[in-house]
Amino acid sequence: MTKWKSIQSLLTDETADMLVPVELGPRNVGYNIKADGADWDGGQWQRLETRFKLFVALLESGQWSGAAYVSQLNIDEIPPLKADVQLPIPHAPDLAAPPNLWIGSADTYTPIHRDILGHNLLFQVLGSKVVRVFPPSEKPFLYISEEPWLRNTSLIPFDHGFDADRWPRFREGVKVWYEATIEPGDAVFIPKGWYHSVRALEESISVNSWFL
Ligand SMILES: O=C(O)CCC(=O)C(=O)O
Repeated sequence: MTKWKSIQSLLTDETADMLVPVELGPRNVGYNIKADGADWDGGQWQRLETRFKLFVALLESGQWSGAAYVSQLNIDEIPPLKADVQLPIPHAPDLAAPPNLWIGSADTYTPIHRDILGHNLLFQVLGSKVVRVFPPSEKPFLYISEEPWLRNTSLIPFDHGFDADRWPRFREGVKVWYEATIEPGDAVFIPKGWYHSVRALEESISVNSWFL
């Protein structure tokens, strides 16, 4: 992974024409934007499949004013990059699933949610991200959705919910959370069942892996 000095550096003859799912949406707003029922003129998230080289070209062109994200892409779907990812790490327990790639512009925001697959290690390869982690005890204050399409995910679509009047239980109720800015070479451990949100401060590459 130390070879990955930029998003451009992932582009090779082998990866250029691979189809990848790309999410396009407003900056610093989660894919759960519609769920809060508010009128929002910043656009909504859309998902399309495109060649990896076109995704890289879009980021480089600066033509897209929103955020763009290849998120949670199973590394098995992009075999040329798999050899660069040295997992499992020595002495770690078994992986619950193959590692995932997260490749995005600045200002992607993954809203508060919890994973179901196990403990999580999120490795930062390029750029920096702000990760907030909340223990399961804080669930009553996180506005977790009951809707099947948003299961395990908060209805709060922004990172600054602490200030927002519309989420009083969040602002007043949450007592325990941890926050870190992760940079290349850092990893954050997210215990199974703990809620977390992730905001990219810059163009970013991360790899995550769930452990049993
Ligand atoms: O990096 C991100 O945007 C989200 C990562 C995440 O939610 C995870 O690893 O479970």
